Amino acid sequence: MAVVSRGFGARRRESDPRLPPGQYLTEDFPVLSAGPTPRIEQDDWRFGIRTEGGDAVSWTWDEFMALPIEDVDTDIHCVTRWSKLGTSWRGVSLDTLLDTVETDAEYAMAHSYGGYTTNVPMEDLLGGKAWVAFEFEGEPLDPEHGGPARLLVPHLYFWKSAKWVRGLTLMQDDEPGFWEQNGYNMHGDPWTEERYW
Ligand SMILES: Nc1nc2c(c(=O)[nH]1)N[C@H]1C(S)=C(S)[C@@H](COP(=O)(O)O)O[C@H]1N2
Ligand SMILES: [Mo]
Repeated sequence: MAVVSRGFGARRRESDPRLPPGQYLTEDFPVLSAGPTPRIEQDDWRFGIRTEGGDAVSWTWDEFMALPIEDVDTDIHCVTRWSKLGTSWRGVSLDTLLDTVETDAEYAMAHSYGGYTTNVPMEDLLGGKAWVAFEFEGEPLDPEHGGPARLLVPHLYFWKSAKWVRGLTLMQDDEPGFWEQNGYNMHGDPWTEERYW
């Protein structure tokens, strides 16, 4: 019976050690956007970093593509409880990008085309844990999923992975971004269920 096999399936999937507490698996890739999808041409896209001291660096699309590009295979976890295992991305490591500036900042605010913001501690951006990604499953990133490029911080809940990312502002003190002002956690670790305030 359908009800019985769904039950077995759910139990088997929920025991997957890659699944954080309170999450369920999904095969599709839901779109979650707080507003309309901004349409940014690659030629118009820029990615910039501004330090707490006021220094600024930025890349055009072509300059960005000349940086070392990494393949990333990772699981992603949305605070609305879906998780997707074994997704593959290509992007530039935040280690590469942040290496170009001098900073003692402890936090970063990610800014997106369209106005979305989200705050992330620097230690969650460094050490091979975060990328600016522009390909998903071997294809250019769909606009709905943040194309031309989005932040990818897969070890935190997916709202930290700002779509249509345009830059980072580095900060000494933590400040809430869009969802963080609306009740989401300042950090967002899925393994300890840092979902809300
Ligand atoms: N710019 C922007 N980035 C965003 C969002 C958004 O509304 N705007 N939503 C966040 C949330 S809550 C989630 S779960 C993921 C969803 O990404 P997806 O639509 O590619 O699944 O994007 C995050 N990044
Ligand atoms: Mo989300």
